[in-house]
Amino acid sequence: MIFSHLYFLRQYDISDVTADEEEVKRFLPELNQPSARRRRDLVRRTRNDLARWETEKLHIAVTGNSGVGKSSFINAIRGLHPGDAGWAPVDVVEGTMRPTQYNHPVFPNILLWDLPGVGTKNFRRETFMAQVEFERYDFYIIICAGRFTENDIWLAETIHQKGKTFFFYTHEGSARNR
Ligand SMILES: Nc1nc2c(ncn2[C@@H]2O[C@H](COP(=O)(O)OP(=O)(O)OP(=O)(O)O)[C@@H](O)[C@H]2O)c(=O)[nH]1
Ligand SMILES: [Mg+2]
Repeated sequence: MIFSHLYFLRQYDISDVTADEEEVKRFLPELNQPSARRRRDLVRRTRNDLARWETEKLHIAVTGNSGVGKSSFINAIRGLHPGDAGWAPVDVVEGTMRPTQYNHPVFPNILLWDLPGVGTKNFRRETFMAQVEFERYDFYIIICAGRFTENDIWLAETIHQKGKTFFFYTHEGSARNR
C-alpha cells in the first residue's frame, strides 16, 4: 500500500520516492477523484504510511548452523567487543541457547535476534521453528561459514515455504569449519 502513495507524493515535491507501476495504476482513480475531503484523507494516509518506518519494529532473525558466527555477526553490527555491555556471548561450544534480542545501535526499531544454531541435539530441525518462535521475525539472515550445508538449504526452503524472506551472509569460516 505504501508504494501506491509514493507516486502521489511526487505531486508534493517529495522527489526521492519510487512507485511500483501496478500500484500506481490502482492508485490513479483515488488520485483523480474530485472530493477535496477525500484528497485530504489520501494525503493523511500517505503521510502515515511513510512515517511507519519510524514507529514499527522490524524483527530480524540471525540464523544458521551452530558456531558459524551468528553472535559475532550481531556484535560486529553493534560495534561491540568482548566485555562491552550488551555483548552477545561468543563461544567455541554451542553458545546461544535461546533466541535473544539485541537493539540496533542507530535504529532502535530494528531488533536483531540471535538464534541458537540449527540442527544440534537441543535444536533439531523438526522442532527448531517452533522453538525459536518462527512467526516473530520479519526476515532472516542465514550465516554461512565457508561451506554451504544441508542445514542452510533446509533453512532457506523452510523460510521460503512459510512465506518469509531470507538473505545469505557468508564469511571465510574458521579453521575448524573447514
Ligand atoms: N575465523 C572466523 N571465526 C569466527 C568468525 N565469527 C566468529 N568466529 C569464531 O567462531 C566461534 C563461534 O562464534 P559465535 O559467534 O559464538 O557463533 P554462533 O553461530 O553464535 O554459535 P552458537 O550460538 O553456538 O550457534 C568463536 O570462536 C568465534 O570467535 C569469523 O568471521 N571468522
Ligand atoms: Mg551464538
